[in-house]
Amino acid sequence: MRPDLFEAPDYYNLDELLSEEHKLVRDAARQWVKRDVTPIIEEFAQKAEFPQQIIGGLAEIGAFGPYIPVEYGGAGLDQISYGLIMQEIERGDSGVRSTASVQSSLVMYPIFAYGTEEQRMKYLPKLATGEYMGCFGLTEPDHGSNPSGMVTNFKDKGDHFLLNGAKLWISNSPFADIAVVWAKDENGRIHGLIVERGMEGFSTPETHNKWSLRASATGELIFDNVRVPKENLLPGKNGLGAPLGCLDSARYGIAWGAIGAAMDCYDTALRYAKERIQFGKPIAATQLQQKKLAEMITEITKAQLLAFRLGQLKNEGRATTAQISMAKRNNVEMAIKIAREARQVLGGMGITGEYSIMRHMMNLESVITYEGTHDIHLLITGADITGHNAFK
Ligand code: TGC
Ligand code: FAD
Repeated sequence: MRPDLFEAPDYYNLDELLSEEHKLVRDAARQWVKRDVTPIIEEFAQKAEFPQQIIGGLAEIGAFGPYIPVEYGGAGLDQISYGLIMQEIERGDSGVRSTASVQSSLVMYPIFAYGTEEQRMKYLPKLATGEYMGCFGLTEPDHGSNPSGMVTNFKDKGDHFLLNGAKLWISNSPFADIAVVWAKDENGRIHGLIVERGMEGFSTPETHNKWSLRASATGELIFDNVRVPKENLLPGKNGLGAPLGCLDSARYGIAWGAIGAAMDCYDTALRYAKERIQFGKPIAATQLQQKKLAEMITEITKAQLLAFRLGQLKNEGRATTAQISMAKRNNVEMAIKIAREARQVLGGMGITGEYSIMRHMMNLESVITYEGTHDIHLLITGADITGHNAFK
């Protein structure tokens, strides 16, 4: 892969809206990605492996629990800082951002929000440093968009719970030390349980042959009569709203993250278009390539404004699920369209691993599917504005 010459676009001077802390956090993440992620990520994507050596760096830039209070090992930052960190990481690779999203919003957040004080103290500091890595098990082979139909279940056996079932498409599962697993009790009510690697009957086979998110490890969670101690139940919230509450936080991070992937594609395409000479002039001097590039920067700017305003609402505790859905849906679609256009600007070179664009484009196929598909987010907006639920 070529040297990382990335320069972040800021067409509407959005930096002026950021605090000094936002800029410090963002710049630290940006420098770390340039130093430790982009030089190695293409190789890891090609060999379909998560680069374990970056876990310490992710922890250092505050990517594990950015908004979790410092007394639990988190960075104690606001939601805009959290978003900016996700943006910078996904500028490097969506799979790396996935690992950070899962650890922060899908593992640390439910333990922080729904766990006991003992659970918080036991797990959060180790998750914040990366000593423990976590995963989140909601999706099942037959229940993806409709998790309420899940069949994974646990029975009360007096001094422990007995857990049975299977989860599919679980980011980080092959190497996770713990899993936050969503399962039904004997009354069909959904609860969160912390399952630890090493518990008998618990296995995490890896899913191979992905053409997308190749630098992220994805796998299954299989529970075959797993004895889970009762103190591993998250008592603070139950019902489908408990896992969906975690998704709000992760989807918010993705709305920012997708901007990073789009910025990288735009920046690469702009530089290439200025340098590539065809018919005696830079292709950047042609109207067709200018149309592509002008539309890219317009869409990136709109997405940045959407994410920033959502961050303000989130800081005030006012961001609704439907507002988050709109931003996740819009920004990921924006990024995938930019990746496709940017790839064309590079002609044949666009399909090689010399440049990041094709990797971003393929990664974004997962991003547009997980955390609620593009269709599901449209239906969430539709239900919100019409009052009619069109899911069922
Ligand atoms: P519905 O009837 O709408 O709601 C059931 C209950 O949940 C409450 N609720 C929420 N609570 C908190 N936060 C939210 N965002 C909530 N949304 C709904 C709701 O009020 C209700 O509560 P109650 O007390 O009345 O029971 O549920 P539904 O079955 O109709 O489903 C709605 C739907 C389709 C929107 C939902 O199931 C959905 O979002 N489906 C998409 C599934 C999904 O996003 N899966 C993601 C899996 S995790 C993942 O992909 C990680 S990728 C990791 C990475 O980044 O690498
Ligand atoms: P389905 O739900 O079967 O959907 C198939 C198609 O039908 C989609 O186009 C969908 O939009 C459409 N559809 C579904 N319902 C409706 C409807 N009512 N109306 C109209 N169209 C509809 N899950 C986790 O729990 N934890 C993870 O860490 C995790 N990581 C993931 C990592 C990767 C790389 C991927 C690809 C997925 C991951 N997922 C994870 C799972 C992800 O959340 C699901 O793939 C997603 O929610 C969609 O579920 P599904 O794949 O079963 O598709």
